[in-house]
Amino acid sequence: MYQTDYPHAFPKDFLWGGATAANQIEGAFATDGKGLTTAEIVKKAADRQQISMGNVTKDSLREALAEQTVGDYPKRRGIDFYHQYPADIKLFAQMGFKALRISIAWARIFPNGDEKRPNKAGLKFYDNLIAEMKKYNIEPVVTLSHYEMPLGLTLKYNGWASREVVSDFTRFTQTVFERYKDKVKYWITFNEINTGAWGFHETGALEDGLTEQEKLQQRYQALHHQFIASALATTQLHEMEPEDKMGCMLARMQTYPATTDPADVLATQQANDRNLFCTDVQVRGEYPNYMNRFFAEHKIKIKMEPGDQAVLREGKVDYLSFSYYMSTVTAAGENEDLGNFSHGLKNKYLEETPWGWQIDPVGLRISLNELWDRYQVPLFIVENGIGMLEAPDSDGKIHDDYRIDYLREHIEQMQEAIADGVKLLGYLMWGPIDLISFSTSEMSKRYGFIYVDQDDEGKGSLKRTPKDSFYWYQKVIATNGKDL
Ligand code: BGP
Repeated sequence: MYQTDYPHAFPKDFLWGGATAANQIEGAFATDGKGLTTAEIVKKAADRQQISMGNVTKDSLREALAEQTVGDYPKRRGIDFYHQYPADIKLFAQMGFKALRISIAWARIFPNGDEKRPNKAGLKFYDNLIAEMKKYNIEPVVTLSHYEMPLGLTLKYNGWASREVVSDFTRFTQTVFERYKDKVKYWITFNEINTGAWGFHETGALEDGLTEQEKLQQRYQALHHQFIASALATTQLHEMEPEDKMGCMLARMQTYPATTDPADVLATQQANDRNLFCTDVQVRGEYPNYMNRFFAEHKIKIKMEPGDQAVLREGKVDYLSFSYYMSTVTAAGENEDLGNFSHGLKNKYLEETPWGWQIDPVGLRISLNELWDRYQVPLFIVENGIGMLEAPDSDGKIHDDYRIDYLREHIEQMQEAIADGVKLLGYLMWGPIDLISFSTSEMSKRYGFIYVDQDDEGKGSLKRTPKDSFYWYQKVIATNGKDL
């Protein structure tokens, strides 16, 4: 039986820390043999043709690629974590981090995605990075694909739309598990996998000339391939190191009915099911029944190979990790929400960030309870935070009281959920150091406890400066969440 000092204490081994992604911090986009990834080009390709990051086409990609010049794209420089990681890890250690989520850029290890042998220099970087974290007893939480794959696999196979990519991914996971299984305990296969329902940024599959129905067909087929790849990786890991834990990763959208009209309540339940579709497959090991109807109504046919169902059953994840930034409102007949990229109706009870993300700490408690009730596997919050425009004050410091308030209110609701009986492994705040935003590809949407001197054109000294929230989080961790 899971025990906490009821009512308001975090478990002793609670994993406090932060979360990052390779393509948003590392920079060094072509260093030491690394190949180009979908993440580095997706925003630019979408902007070229004013389409969403889900709808990237061959043409938009070609235009974006033709335009490349060093420095024209913030992700090329990232925040130069590739070179500055020792000092950054030291700052995380000063805050008392117990865990740090990183991702391994697949294209550092297999630059084009289909090589037979790994790129040694890429592995060396992660050897050093993980060793640096271990030096301070910071537990690495490793995402294997955070909104990215080698661009070569998109050009060669059309990304996850093709089953061919499964074996390339399996070769990649085999390589990193062999190398890091003793050093890394917590793994995640695909970041926010459920956003694959909106296309390219997750599936790496181009949407040239497809009708709306064909787009859906391609996206759900791509997701099926990702499920298989994820399940195979989970089994591979368990066989190599039974103590290691694999998680799935959900972009959690807590959604409320717009009114008490049963039609709105039903639409909300359906939206919630769609939000949890991937998680249902990955935690329970099979497709949920409600998707049969959805597939039939959208004329989607998932092509499965013999044995796929057994692969899914065998490769169930050990825990469920998720991001949580906001909640949404659903009404019958409205378009379904689009994850963190769009937000439907407004909730009049909630305030929002400058990007329209409605702030809802209680929604986190509701989500935690719902996910725990539905799945009964440990939960792990691997992203939560507030993006803001920020600049140093006249005293040269960043007084980010709004961030402290945001995080405090969410952590309080986590405590409540733990007291409700939820098993929660940890809390990894998104972007503990300012990094490149995924949705805007800009620097100016800042999440960090640590300010990084760089603007949207990639200019600035890259100097790191702790914000007020740095010292606040340090205290939170030191008191294991008692002093908020
Ligand atoms: C999640 C992504 C992260 C991160 C975060 C914040 O959807 O997993 O990569 O970017 O959102 O979003 P943004 O950077 O767009 O503000």
